[in-house]
Amino acid sequence: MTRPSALPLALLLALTLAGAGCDDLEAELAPVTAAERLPAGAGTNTLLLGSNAFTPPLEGLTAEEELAFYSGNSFFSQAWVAAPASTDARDGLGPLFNARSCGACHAFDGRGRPPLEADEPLLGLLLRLSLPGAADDEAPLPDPVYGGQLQPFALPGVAPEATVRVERDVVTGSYDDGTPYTLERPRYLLEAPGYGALPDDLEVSPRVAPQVIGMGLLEAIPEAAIVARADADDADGDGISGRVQRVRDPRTGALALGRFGWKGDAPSLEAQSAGAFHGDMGLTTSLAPGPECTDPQTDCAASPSGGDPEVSDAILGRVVTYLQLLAVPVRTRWNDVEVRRGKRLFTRLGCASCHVPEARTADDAASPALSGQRIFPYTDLLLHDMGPDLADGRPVFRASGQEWKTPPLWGIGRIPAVNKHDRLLHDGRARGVAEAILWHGGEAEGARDAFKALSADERAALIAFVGSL
Ligand code: HEC
Ligand code: HEC
Ligand SMILES: [Ca+2]
Ligand SMILES: [Ca+2]
Repeated sequence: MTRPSALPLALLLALTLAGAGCDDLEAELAPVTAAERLPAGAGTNTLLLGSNAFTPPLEGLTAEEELAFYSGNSFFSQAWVAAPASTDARDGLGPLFNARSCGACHAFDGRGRPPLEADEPLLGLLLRLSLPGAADDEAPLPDPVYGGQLQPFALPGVAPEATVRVERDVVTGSYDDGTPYTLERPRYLLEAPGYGALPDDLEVSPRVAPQVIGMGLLEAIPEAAIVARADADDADGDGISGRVQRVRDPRTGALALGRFGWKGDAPSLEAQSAGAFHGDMGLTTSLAPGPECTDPQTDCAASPSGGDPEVSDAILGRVVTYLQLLAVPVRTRWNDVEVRRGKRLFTRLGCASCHVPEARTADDAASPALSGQRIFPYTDLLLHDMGPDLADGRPVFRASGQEWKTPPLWGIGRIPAVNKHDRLLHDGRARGVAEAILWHGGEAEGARDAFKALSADERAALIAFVGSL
């Protein structure tokens, strides 16, 4: 809690600097409640910050839950190896893969980034692939040769699918006050294809690995609360429509609300994890039992298997529990004057229409630490048209080639400390919060233009607020 004298002192200082009257200043500040300090509710991580801010479990777990968390942690972090191996519980990697462990992309449970040097291996970024022509509301059509994802690595004896080079075009612009800025628009060159030429109409969707904090809390937001926010035809006329994603759940075969992934591609942590084991690491599970090879990839199909499935339901379950119980770090600057100014602008500019600050989790979630919590994820978990500049042109179920799911903003300010970079957005093109906002278009065009019209001080306050989340 803030010491009683801290806020008045800070206010006094700000008053002196700004030369504003007391009423003017108060009017510029958003109201705050102490609850905002704890984005994950009672389980918020208040103990471990800095480079490990994303790694601890929710606070207040039972001893049994903690044990399951740390067991899941080991399967998330450990490197899987080629089959056959003496370590039977962790063989079966590949033969095609993007990485050897979950933690290789989600380093410190944090955010990946695109390669920045020409010779850097592709790790925290992956390319999803498909061909045009999927039926509306259905899964993307995989390429018959390269499948649904590009794997740039393979075990010895099997050809990797391609190498990827990222080139960047500079885009220039300026704020309304004349301050210039430059953005970088990435292009992806797929070179040395291992299985013949890539089709001209291949759809390529670049995605960086998001931080995996607070996943269980997002899973515990009742579906009805998310659906209630959807406004598909913009009935209230604010230019923001918000649509529900529905994707096929591999567990039930039915359509279910898509919550995870940049387009809400996965309905549950179980589906997301099974998909990652399969697509990212070449490991089969009961949900994705066949090898991650297409028919023409014969060397791949002939490679030794690490078991049937390679990842047991018990291990998959442990990884899911691990994700469910990962905490979200405490907000240390929630009550600063500048942050409160920024919070007010965040609402005024319309950011909060999509990055909805608050939610409440269901009362019957998997753990008491997940149940009935007042949380501050800053997302509506809905799809929004973000305009042509951010478009990947690759529809996924209900999401068009221009739509993305609002990403949660909690913890975003700690990515630089955890992952030593400040890259944001689905493909990591933005260098920091200001660039992320400047790329907003489509339904968020109004919010972006309002941001560009702010004074330098106001922009700094808004960025300080986002950085304080
Ligand atoms: C090659 C890098 C890579 C590896 C390895 C990887 N991931 Fe991911 N992860 C990603 C990317 C990229 C996304 C975003 C996917 C999308 O948009 O569809 C993601 C998304 C997720 C999400 C959803 C996050 C959110 O906010 O919606 C979870 C949970 C997750 N991964 C867990 C795992 C687990 C568990 C493993 C290991 C079994 C794993 N990941 C392995 C790159 C990776
Ligand atoms: C119409 C809905 C909408 C509005 C309004 C909106 N955003 Fe976003 N925001 C999104 C979506 C969707 C993305 C993901 C886009 C992508 O990755 O290509 C995003 C991404 C971001 C990111 C990067 C997040 C990450 O994890 O990489 C930040 C930061 C952000 N928004 C801040 C803001 C701020 C500040 C405002 C107000 C000026 C704002 N947004 C207004 C929908 C919105
Ligand atoms: Ca395998
Ligand atoms: Ca592939």
